[in-house]
Parts: sequence; C-alpha cells; structure tokens
Amino acid sequence: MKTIYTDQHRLRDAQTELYGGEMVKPFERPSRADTVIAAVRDSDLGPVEAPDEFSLDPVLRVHDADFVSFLESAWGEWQETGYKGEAIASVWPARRMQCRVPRFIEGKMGYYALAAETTITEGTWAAALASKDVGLTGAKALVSGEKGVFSLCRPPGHHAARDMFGGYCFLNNAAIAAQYLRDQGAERVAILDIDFHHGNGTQDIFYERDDVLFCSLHGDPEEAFPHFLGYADEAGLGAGIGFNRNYPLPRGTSFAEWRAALEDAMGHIRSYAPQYLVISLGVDTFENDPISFFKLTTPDYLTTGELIGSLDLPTLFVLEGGYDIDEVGLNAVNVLKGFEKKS
Ligand code: Q9C
Ligand code: ZN
Repeated sequence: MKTIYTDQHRLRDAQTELYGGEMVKPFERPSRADTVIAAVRDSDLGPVEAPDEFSLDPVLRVHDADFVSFLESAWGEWQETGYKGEAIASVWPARRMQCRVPRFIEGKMGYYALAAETTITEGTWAAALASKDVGLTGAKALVSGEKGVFSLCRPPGHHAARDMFGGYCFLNNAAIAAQYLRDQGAERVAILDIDFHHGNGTQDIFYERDDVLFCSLHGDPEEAFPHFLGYADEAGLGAGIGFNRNYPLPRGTSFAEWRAALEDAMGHIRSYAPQYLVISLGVDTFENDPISFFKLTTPDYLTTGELIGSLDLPTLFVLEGGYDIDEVGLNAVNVLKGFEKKS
C-alpha cells in the first residue's frame, strides 16, 4: 500500500507539555513520525508519496469557521501580548460561567482548548494544515480505487472536535477524510478508532449523524484522558442514535480482551456495510507506551491488521498516537502488513 507523508510535520515542534505538574518535552514530538517513516521505508510496504494541497473547504465541512480562524491566528495573537512562553490555556468557561468567545487571546485559548497539555507554537498551524492534506490525499487515493492507504499524519487529529483542540490534536484528520469520502459520493463511511485514547473529537463531529458510524476502543475515561467522554452509554443523538459505539477498557487490558472488543466493533461495521473504512491508527495501546495502560505487544499489531483486513473494505489508515519512540514505527507498520496479508 501507498504511504502519504511530508516533512512539513516538523513544523510542529513544541518545547513544552504540561504533564504531572511539570513542563516536560512533549510526548508528541517530530521523532515519532521519523521512526514511522523509517519503518515504512525499511519494509516492503510500498511507495511513499507526497500529499496534494487541499483548500480549507474540506476542513470547514467538519470544523467551525471561527475555530479554524482562531487556530490560524492564535500564535500571532499570543506573541503580540509579549508573553515569553508557548501559547497555553489556563482558564476555562467552567460550570455556570459564560460560553462566549472573549477578545483577549488568553481567554480565547481557554474557550477553544479542551485541555492544557497542548501548546500552540510558531509552526503549529502550518503543520496541522499539512497533516490534513496527508489525510485527504489518502482519502482521494481510496476514491481512485486503492484498497488500502496509509496517511502518516502528524500532528494527530482524533481529539480535535468541531470547535476544540487539545490532546496533541488541532484538526481532525480522520473526520476530515471521512467527510471527504461522503462528499465524493459514498453513502456510508465507518470510522474505527483503535488509539488508546477515546476519539472524543471524532465522536463529537458525527454524534448526531447516521451516515458515519463511529466505533472507539480506549482506556476507560474514569481513568484515562480525555476523562469527560468515551463512556459506553454514549450511543449517539437524534438520527445518530445507534451509530456511536464506545468500548472503554480497564487498566492492564490484554490483547485477548482488546481483541474481543475489536471483533464486536467489527460485527457492527459489517452490518453497517460502509463503502469505506477509516482507521484512527494509534499504537499507544502498546505495553511499553509511556502514557497509556494497555498491554498489546508488537506481534499483536500484525493480528490486528489481519482482523481489519478481513472486513474486506477500502481502508484508510490515519496515524494518531503512539509514544514509545523506539517501537512506534514497527507497531504501526505491523498493522499495515497484517492488513495487506489478509485483504
Ligand atoms: N497521564 C493522542 O494520543 N495527556 N493524544 C495524557 C496522561 C494527553 C493523547 C496524560 C494525552 C493525549 C493523539
Ligand atoms: Zn492516544
């Protein structure tokens, strides 16, 4: 299968992440994508191609226009204040306060942020734009008849909601790609999110819709980020009832337990009979991931790819998380290899 990739991801190179009360070097760093592209090149997976450039139109199909303008201007506005550090949210419209967008950047940061760990920096917007191009180029290749494509997106996207950034995400690459597939004529698209964290942004975007099925396997929000979404009883709303499925799983979840949830989700995807499948491919489910608590091993990712391949659907893999820098490449490529073996 083809891999879509660009070095533009390097423009997202934040120096700080708020973690455990300290400012640390971000877990979501450029070397992640370096390791993944190196593993792709070392494998016999297929060619690596540069993305096409897309306009903001496909972005505005899933994100609010005021949010997109905010992301575009946030770093400039932060700099104008004279603040020395990276742009970071520190105040929120909490319970019983007003959900209005204030004028000053410090207020805007809190309005549009869903968490404080993710800063906005000089190249963040350019990198986010390039990342969505990587996703869209993969989707376009599927429309042209490719069976499987890997969009090596960075920064990741699945925490980005209609009007919120955070969890290392700015634009929701998987959601933008899924909507693009709908706009190219597909009646039904399924998104299967296997990142360790709940894909709250993707759920938010499609929650009231029956034309995009969303299934997510993730650490139980009682214990894992994003903490305030991802419970099993979130089934969708209005027309979307029954088209959102969450599989929150406990600390220490083994591959056998995780696989049972995956197969249940796959059953629902089969009955839905989508024209395309989008996989939010996070490999932070790995046993040695520094910020997660599942116990998947490197060979388990091959099996996961085979299982996904057995659905026999045109499939777009969109990279999300995975923070064990040494193994993130091999684990992600194993999923793709397993898929190719089975499909
Ligand atoms: N104690 C993605 O994988 N902070 N985002 C976690 C852990 C945020 C993860 C703190 C994790 C965001 C795309
Ligand atoms: Zn994750």
